[in-house]
Amino acid sequence: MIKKLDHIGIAVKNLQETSRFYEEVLGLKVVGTEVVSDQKVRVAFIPLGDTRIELLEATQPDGPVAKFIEKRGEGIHHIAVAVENIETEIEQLNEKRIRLIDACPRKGAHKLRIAFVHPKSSHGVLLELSEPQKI
Ligand code: CMX
Repeated sequence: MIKKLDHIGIAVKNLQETSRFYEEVLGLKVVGTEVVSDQKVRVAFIPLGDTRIELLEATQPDGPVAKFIEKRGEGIHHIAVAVENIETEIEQLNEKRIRLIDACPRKGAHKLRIAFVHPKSSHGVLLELSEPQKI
């Protein structure tokens, strides 16, 4: 079950410079950054109501965000939806023959377990399923 929009991921060339835009121009607050080595990104979090914006800066030239920027430039990279149970969601999408990038959940930023749906299967949008880690 999809519960809500968890975050919107935006690919940026420079996290510091972009953070200034969100803080100084839009008056939002960047509350923290985190390196997700699995995904080759550095992420900055910007809470916005019940959801948040995540700014994504590549940490390695062969990572997904670096490749995205090289091909398309900066911009919206993915949207993430919070799900109740990520394994169930993956199973159901598999049954519906939806192309998944991740067969099993991986470790994402913000203590999330994540899995991506391929944009070719979701009408051009890279879709992230996310479930908070159970502690
Ligand atoms: N949104 C929409 N479409 C996208 C896309 C994106 N973010 N990234 C790639 N595509 C499109 C490409 O434009 C291409 O379309 P065409 O064939 O029509 O040109 C197609 O998808 C395949 O793209 P590609 O360049 O051949 O493939 P890539 O090697 O760039 O891989 C993808 C694309 C989505 C499979 C890869 O980026 C991936 O595995 N992503 C999941 C992981 C990820 O994005 N991590 C970063 C965020 C991590 C986090 O939030 O913590």
